[in-house]
Amino acid sequence: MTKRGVLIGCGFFARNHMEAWRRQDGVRIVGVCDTDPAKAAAFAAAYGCEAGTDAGEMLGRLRPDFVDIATTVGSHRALVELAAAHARLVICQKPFAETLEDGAAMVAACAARDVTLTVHENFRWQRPIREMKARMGLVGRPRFLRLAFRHGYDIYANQPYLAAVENLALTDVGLHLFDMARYLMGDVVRVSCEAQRRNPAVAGEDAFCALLRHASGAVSSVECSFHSTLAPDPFPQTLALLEGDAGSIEVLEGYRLRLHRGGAVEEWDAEPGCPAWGAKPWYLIQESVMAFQAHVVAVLEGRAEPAPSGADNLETLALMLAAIGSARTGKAVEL
Ligand code: NAD
Ligand code: 89Y
Repeated sequence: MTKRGVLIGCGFFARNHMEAWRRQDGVRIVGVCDTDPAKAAAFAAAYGCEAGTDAGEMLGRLRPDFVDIATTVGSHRALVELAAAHARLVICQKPFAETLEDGAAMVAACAARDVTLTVHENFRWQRPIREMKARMGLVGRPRFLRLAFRHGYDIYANQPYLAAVENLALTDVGLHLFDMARYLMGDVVRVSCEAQRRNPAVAGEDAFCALLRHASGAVSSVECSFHSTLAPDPFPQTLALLEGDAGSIEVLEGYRLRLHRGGAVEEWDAEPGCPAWGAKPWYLIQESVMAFQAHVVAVLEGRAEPAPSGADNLETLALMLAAIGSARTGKAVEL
């Protein structure tokens, strides 16, 4: 049976949600909502569905199977709590919440109604990361991970609000990187972090370097900069090195993966296909939206558990807030 969805928030990134939803089998977005009527109308005309400006009214009337929230973080708690009353699955874009209190309330609101909550953490669904995860069994016990997301791409052209965000790199992409670190290496027990404001034209700290100790004893080094000078610019690739007791896996620029073990190295191409609506340099992210949504369909059909769930992403939020605390105080934070 067709799963009916409502999208809330018709801004820059939501176009990727809509283009990807229209390519998922067995899914139909029946309504789009934005407080800006012109944006809702433009999406409704482009994608052939109803337009609305009042999420409560639209959800009450359309009674969708799922709600996809693609607004910025300030509206997430109210919208997740609203959606929990009207659908059986809710997707919330990252950053999930601004505070642990908000995040916990969102998880509780969904749990109280037996509603599945997932967070649109698409970076773990990028093809190079999927392929690295799939081969982790070949390198033995994971001991060390390095993730590096460094670029000088003008992210402010599409997302001008980012220029005003205080803890910019940690809240915008740090969350993605911490989600990947937890996904690959498990829970984190201690974090220390140094943050920097590199670009004088933005208000917040647009670079950081964090050191994580995992419950397993493994260590991760996670770095991010939005003001690096690199040619060609690698945006939006995350480069990685994962070392296990019996081998290593590298994610290199240009979507190359390398597996080292037993004195030999194997290298292959993990470049994602560019979706029909996609374009450089975004196609890595756009293909991951397709992969994440295919996973959501599997969750709706009872074939998979949400990855990540709201409850899991609350732990990532706690890690990110602890990293902000560490950067402020200069001290490591236990979780
Ligand atoms: P945007 O400002 O372009 O769009 C947000 C839209 O939400 C706006 O049109 C706004 O009017 C609407 N809105 C706000 N509150 C609303 C409400 N209560 N009801 C209905 N509509 C409401 O923002 P964006 O750049 O599209 O980013 C949206 C989210 O996506 C952000 O949280 C951002 O961090 C995230 N994002 C994720 C990725 C990724 O790869 N996962 C990439 C870019 C952006
Ligand atoms: O908002 C960010 C994200 O989630 O991925 C890249 C981005 O669009 C800009 O840093």
